[in-house]
Amino acid sequence: RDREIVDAKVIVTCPGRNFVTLKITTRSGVTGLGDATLNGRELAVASYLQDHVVPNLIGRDAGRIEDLWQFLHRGAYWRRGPVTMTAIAAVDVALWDILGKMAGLPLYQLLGGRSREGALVYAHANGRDIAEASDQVGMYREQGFLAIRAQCGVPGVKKAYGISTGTKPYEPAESELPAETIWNTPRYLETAPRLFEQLRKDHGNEVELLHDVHHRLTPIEAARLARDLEPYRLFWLEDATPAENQKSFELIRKHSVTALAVGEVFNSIWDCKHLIENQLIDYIRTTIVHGGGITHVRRIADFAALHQVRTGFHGATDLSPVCMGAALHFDTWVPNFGIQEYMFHSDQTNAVFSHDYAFRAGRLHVGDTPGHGVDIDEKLAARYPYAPKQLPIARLEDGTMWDW
Ligand code: GCO
Ligand code: MG
Repeated sequence: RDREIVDAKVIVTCPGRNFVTLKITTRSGVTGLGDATLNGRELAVASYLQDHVVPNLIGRDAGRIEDLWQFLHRGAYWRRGPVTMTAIAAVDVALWDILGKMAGLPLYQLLGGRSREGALVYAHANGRDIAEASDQVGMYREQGFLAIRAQCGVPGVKKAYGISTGTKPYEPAESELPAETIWNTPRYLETAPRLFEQLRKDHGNEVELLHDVHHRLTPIEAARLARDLEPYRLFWLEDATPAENQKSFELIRKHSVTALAVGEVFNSIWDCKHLIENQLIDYIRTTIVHGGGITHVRRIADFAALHQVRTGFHGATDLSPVCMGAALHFDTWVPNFGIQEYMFHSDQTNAVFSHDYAFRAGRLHVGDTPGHGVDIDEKLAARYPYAPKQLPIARLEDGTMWDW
């Protein structure tokens, strides 16, 4: 009876950017937090939770994590999809957080304990041109990063993905209605290999380098890029082509041994099943918040382990510190860990979401606070009302709608 859920509250706040958080409270007063942020579609998840999930939670046993997951997934009849799975993830993570607090144990301990001292993370370097991107790689190396993602501007491309404007960190969701960007595949295919050629010249072979194509190439173009990048030994090439047609990855594999990562927009094990069991990828990016929580992502990770695919969780700033905290506990435990993406949250965000994870020497380390170790200052959160913002769109020069 102590574990009975007596309250579940959806908190929408915008400390620099929008976040949706679910806070569950038990009869004995233990609270748990789950991230429910879906960038550019935040209120859809808030409503799914508020209008359809919360009424089902009240009165239930917070300790029945698996059963509640099945209830919300199978029981809803309508399965999968980013909105549904993000909402379920929020409930799931909040319940794991509660379990940890009740047991007095950090989350990684509940999962099976530590498999490593810290989680290798990668930072985001970018620049308007190759030289600027290389300078940023140097800057992150000085900060201790062992792995760095690099993106640079492409001649003729307006507002290239991943490139910050001015001195601000990169933030794609910048306007109430989507910004229009222009994409040019030939220019990009020329530029990307030159970027990594320069980075290896400037920084040597020791640093791990990563790159995100962000779904913009056709399968045969992706195969060409993966082949052209081979000499620079990337840690991974991400989202080389849209992954709905999973067979297209066979084409990339046929032409190259560049390691491939996919899955930040996936939300279910069914989205990655073919890619994993056919060993068409090396890293799976689906993380806790968009993949139905710890309960479901654990299933994906175990399945991936059978096929020597490792985790490489999405960790952009649009995933809140609550997701990052939960993901880091998972990273600390999961046997087939690869890497964790890490863009810093702003001071404003960190003031609302205090947390006990910390960066040291290229890795993020979780603390030993019971649960996932991330909290919310609700009073402060209330000072930042929701500010509608959407992700950009991309078109080709002739106006054709493309993948952003
Ligand atoms: C990444 C991602 C992000 C996404 C963003 C969308 O690899 O970090 O591609 O930059 O674009 O999370 O909301
Ligand atoms: Mg990405």
